[in-house]
Amino acid sequence: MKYNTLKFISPFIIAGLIACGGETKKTEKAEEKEVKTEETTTETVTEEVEQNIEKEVVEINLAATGEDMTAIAFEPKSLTIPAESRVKLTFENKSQAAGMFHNFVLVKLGSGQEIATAGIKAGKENNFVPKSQDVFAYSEVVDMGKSITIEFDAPPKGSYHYICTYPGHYPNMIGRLNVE
Ligand SMILES: [Cu+2]
Repeated sequence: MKYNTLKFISPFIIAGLIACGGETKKTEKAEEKEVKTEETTTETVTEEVEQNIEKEVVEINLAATGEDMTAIAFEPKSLTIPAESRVKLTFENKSQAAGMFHNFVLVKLGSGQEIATAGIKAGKENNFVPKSQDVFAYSEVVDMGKSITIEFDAPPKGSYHYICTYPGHYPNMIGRLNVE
């Protein structure tokens, strides 16, 4: 009965229970059977917690810099985020030159050229982002001096490229995102 009600308790209390698991086990060591039941229940609860509680939110800042087509770049050129996290990315276009628009497109490693080319066909109305399984997240095109915040779930563990698909900005504008 006590254990059946666990799943209805707030995730914070469950997290606390799990954190204190070691101690709880010690106090109930005398009753072997009881401890076994508890371990099984704890595992079940842990699974439920992973599915139900909100993901860890990771805030990242990324900028686009440069005033001409040879100087444009992402800053930083690589980012690392934890697996299973929710990413809150603030992307700032620090370029000032007229017409120096940028976007952020997270793509499968090595697919930058293909996506950038398809992005030009997708056009301005689609923020130069093509519909593709190789696109994991993207921002709209950001004006000079402006910033935008987007949220997305971290893709599975591995390495990805982020690129700007504004016409002509690839391959100068490329960076690498690692999910660990
Ligand atoms: Cu750009």
